Amino acid sequence: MTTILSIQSHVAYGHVGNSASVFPLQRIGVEVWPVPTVNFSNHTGYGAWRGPLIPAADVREVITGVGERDAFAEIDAVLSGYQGGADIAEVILAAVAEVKAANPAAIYACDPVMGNAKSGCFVAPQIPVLLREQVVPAADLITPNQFELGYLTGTEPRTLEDTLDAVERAQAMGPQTVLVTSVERPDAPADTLEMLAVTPAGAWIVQTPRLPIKCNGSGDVTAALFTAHLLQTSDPALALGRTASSVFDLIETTVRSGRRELQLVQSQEAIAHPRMQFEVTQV
Ligand code: PXL
Repeated sequence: MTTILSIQSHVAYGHVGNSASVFPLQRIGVEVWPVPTVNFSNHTGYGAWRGPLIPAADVREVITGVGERDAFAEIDAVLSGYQGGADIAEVILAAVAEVKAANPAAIYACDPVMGNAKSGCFVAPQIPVLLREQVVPAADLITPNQFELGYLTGTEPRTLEDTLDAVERAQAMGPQTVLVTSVERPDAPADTLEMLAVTPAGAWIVQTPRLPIKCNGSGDVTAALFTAHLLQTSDPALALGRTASSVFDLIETTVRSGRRELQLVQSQEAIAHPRMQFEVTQV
């Protein structure tokens, strides 16, 4: 069974980080071992929250304990997302090295969370530098949005050609598989968004209608589902189609609910059995 060690935020109320990723992964048949990096009441998008950042040494302890169960060899991927503090990166990189030592086929899937085109950078100032210089080079798979891809590669991709060029630069930094989310280009139809998956085997794109909200946690679900579908199928086009299908239906269900938090439980059928309503094309 596909097994993922997922080092991410935990929130009690709502869905970001592991609180957004664990259930969708389980619903598609993945064994998930969540390691919390924060234990917050709710996501930071509310402007107020309570609860601690987990000290890096404590995160490390939890991972060490998992290793002491002789469990690292079972892990197919280490997945990380938003990093609250700079010291977590070191712990994640150490975990990746240990897991790969136990299972050389394991991958590190990194969502290099920094911000987006609309809000700009919303993480601590040292995080983007750390991601670019140390974390992304150690990753096998990254899932930046177009804005984050630009920062990582020192470019400002606008057209599809620019974006593919920036992906090539990202691949030269280390990761061989790149999923670019929230791709916006001037020549795409209005009110659409695209997702682009690039691997050494090729590049594929999928276009979806743009929905009127940006939900905290939707990027976390996207990164988790794409990583898992790719591990399960080894087919980037299929993984992209499934991910786009499920994430679109999840956000649409959330819009219809009138609620702010991702409606994950309500969308579980669309996650378990993606409708595959969007065409994936090779570029
Ligand atoms: O979705 C990324 C994320 C992760 N962790 C925490 C967050 C957010 C986004 O709001 O607040 C704590």
